Parts: sequence; structure tokens; C-alpha cells
Amino acid sequence: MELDNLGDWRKTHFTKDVTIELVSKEVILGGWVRNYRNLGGLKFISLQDKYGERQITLKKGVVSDELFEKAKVGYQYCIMVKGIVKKFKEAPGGIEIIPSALKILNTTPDKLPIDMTGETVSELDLRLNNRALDLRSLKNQAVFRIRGEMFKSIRKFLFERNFTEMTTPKIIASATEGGTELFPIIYFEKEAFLTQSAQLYKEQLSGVYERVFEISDCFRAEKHRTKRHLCEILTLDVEIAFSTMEDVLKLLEELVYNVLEDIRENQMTALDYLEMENISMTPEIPFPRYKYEEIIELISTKFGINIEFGEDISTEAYRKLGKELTSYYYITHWPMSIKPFYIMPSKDSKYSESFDLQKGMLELTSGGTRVHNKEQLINALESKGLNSSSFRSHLNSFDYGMPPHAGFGLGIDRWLTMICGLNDIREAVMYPRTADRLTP
Ligand code: AMO
Repeated sequence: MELDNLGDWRKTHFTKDVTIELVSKEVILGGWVRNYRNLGGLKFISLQDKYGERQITLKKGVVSDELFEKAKVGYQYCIMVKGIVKKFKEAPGGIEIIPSALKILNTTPDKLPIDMTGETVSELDLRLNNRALDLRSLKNQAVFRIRGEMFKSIRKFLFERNFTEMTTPKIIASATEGGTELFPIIYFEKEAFLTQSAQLYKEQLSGVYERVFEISDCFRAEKHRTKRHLCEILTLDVEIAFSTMEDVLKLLEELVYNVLEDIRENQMTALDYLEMENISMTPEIPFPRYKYEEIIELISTKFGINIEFGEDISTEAYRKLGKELTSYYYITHWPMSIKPFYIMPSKDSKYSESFDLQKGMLELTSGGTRVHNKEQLINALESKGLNSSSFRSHLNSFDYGMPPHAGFGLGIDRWLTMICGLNDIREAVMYPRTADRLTP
């Protein structure tokens, strides 16, 4: 087939902007063929673009014979259409386009590797193998539109509260989260690592810009595949000087509340498409707070699962807990023995000034008050079996008036998985990385 050139055609609108107000006006749309039906004297093309779809209707005798003949398109052909907007109740958006010209800019094979009509759902691995195509689906468009809103809303919320957006290195010289789950890399002649978290840098920068945040990638060498774990994750890292865990708990619940409000206000169509409009509701704040000890007590009495003080809460226990506590809640004051070196011990040093934010069974965030005294930090490093000399450059920044500070790290991919009601965290990432997936 001979393809058309773009020439001087330019899109005048996205599908979402072709509304009743444009009836009788000429528009040029561009996108992909989501669906095509040929009923003999009548052909329908669903043209989809990044925002949705509009129906192109070609009736023999109404459009030119040449155009009618040309309109033989396959799924996901890249096309442009020039035509007049008409009201038509049955079509998506109550609109159809009666075309005067059509350009076929690119074609596809007869059989696509995955279903793109929305009629069936192809298996996830197959979809991920063909991710650039898969991402065009209306479902994925809805997921990533919500993600976009999330970013916009988080930034708006934090900028309004005097935060500075930082960018910290992803290639680092030493571990931040204790040395496990690190990806080593070769950095010229030296060994280096991919960062697990912006932890050390955000702490240092809280001593400069006072209130800092970053939305960026971190890397975790997770060998086991679960529906909640990735090897490359996106986290929102926040750090606040002159504050403690108490302040952070308040800020975080307000942030969660505001972001969900914005999503509901601006992305209801996407939520609706995902059938989450009555599920991903704005939660009540303040969130319920439970101490770690209360939670293990509850798990023991309700579900008969015994967790010794100092043990992590098992997946099985979280699963049961999530059926009991379905919304957002905090678990605070974890045993110091299972927290990283940078976390501040409580007055009773058995406990720590730390917390997790949970939604049901899923851990979304962890954070807490940090140690800001250098000597205490060196002792904490050593007591965790880490070599403080590997942290020399970080420790140096504590020599120059480091303020008391606190913060958190929120897993964006997990949060999005939940808001969109997805079954697997890989669906919440454009190009997920897991132990068994490095491409595309
Ligand atoms: P933590 O290691 O708990 O804390 O990570 C913060 C949040 O990131 C998410 N997360 C993950 N999501 C998907 N796959 C993974 N492999 C994965 N690992 C973590 C979770 C988690 O709650 N420096 C601290 C934060 C802080 O104290 O500020 C940290 O990185 O949602």
C-alpha cells in the first residue's frame, strides 16, 4: 500500500476537544484505528488518540466514492482525517465525524500481537513484550493520565508549602538502606551502585533548602517476583528540616487527601473507565494511627498469627490485616532493631520514631524522624554493622549545623496500582523492570 505524506496537514484538535460546540465545523484529527467495521454501504472507524476516541462515519453516497474505497484500514493503522463534526447520540462523546479526506500514514500487520479493541484482555507478559502498542489501549491511557495528575498534584501541593524540588544522583558509592538489594555497577575502575533511595541526599539537602522533595527512580535488586515488587521503582522522597515524625504524618495525610481530591476532580473519566470511581475515594483525615505493638497484638488476637517484638510483619499477616483495615492507616513506633541507621530511636530506645503508611495490606510509605547528631549517627551505623568510613562524605555534611529533620519515601507505583485497581504493579509502570524483565 502506498502511504500518504503528512504534508501540510496538522491536527486541529485532540478527540477530547471535539465536542458539541464544534458541530458543523471542520476538524483534522490524527491517531490510530481502534476499531473498524465495514457494513457494506457503511463504514465506521474508531479513531483514538492520547485522550480517547471519536467515530468516523463513511456512508456510501455521502462521502466520495474514492474516499469510501480508500477507507480500508486495519487495527492500529496510523491515520489522519479531515471532516465535519456532526451530532450523533450513539457515538462516543455524542459526536461523529463525516470525513472529506483521509490519510493513511502507516499500516500494521494483519494480526496484532495483542488485542487492542478492548474486547478481550491479552495476558500481561505478552502485553509487556509489546508495551509501546499496549500503552495505547484506552485502559492504559486512563492509568497513565491518573499518574500524570498525581505528579501535577503532588508538585502543586508541595510547592504551595515552600518545598524545593531536588535532583539527586542515581549512581552512588555506598548503600543507603543497609547494603542488601543493591545493584552493583562498574564505574570506570571502581565499583559503584545504583541508588536504592535518595535518603542520604535528601537529608543533606534538608540542611540547605529546609523542605525538599524529589520524584525519581530508585533501584532494588528484588530477586522474587511478587505483584507488589519491582527492581526499578519511582518514589516520592520528602525531607523537612526543623520537624519530627509528628509533622511528617500530618503533611503526608494531607498530601494523600489532596492528590486523591485532584484525581477525583480532574480525572473522573479515567477513574470511571477503570471502574474505580466508587472505590478510590478521598479518605478521611487524620488517618488512624496504630503503634507497631498494637498491630502485632491485634494480629495475634484476631488472626492467631504470632509475631515476636522485633520481627517484621509477614505478608500473610498483612493480607489478613488488610481485610480488617481497608483504608489508609499508619503503623508507628517500629522496633529500632528493624529500622535503618538514620532513624531516630524513641525515648525508650527499643522503639523508633518511624512509621509506615498502609492502605489495606499494602505498605505505601515509610519514614520517620532522623538522627541529626553526627556522633549518634556514627554509633548507629556501627551498631548496624556498617562501616562508617564508607559514609564519610555523608557524615561530613553533619559537621556544619545539620538541623533536626524528618521525612518519608512514598512508592508511586504501588499507590497508582491501588488507585487504579490494577492486579499487578507492573501495570502501573510504562516499562517495568523485574528480575525476569529487562526489555523493552
Ligand atoms: P522504603 O525502602 O520503605 O523506604 O521504600 C519506600 C517505599 O517505596 C516502595 N517500595 C517498593 N515498591 C515496589 N517495589 C519495590 N521493590 C519497593 N521497595 C520499596 C514502598 C515503600 O514504602 N529511605 C526510605 C524512606 C524514608 O525513610 O524516607 C525508603 O527508601 O511503597
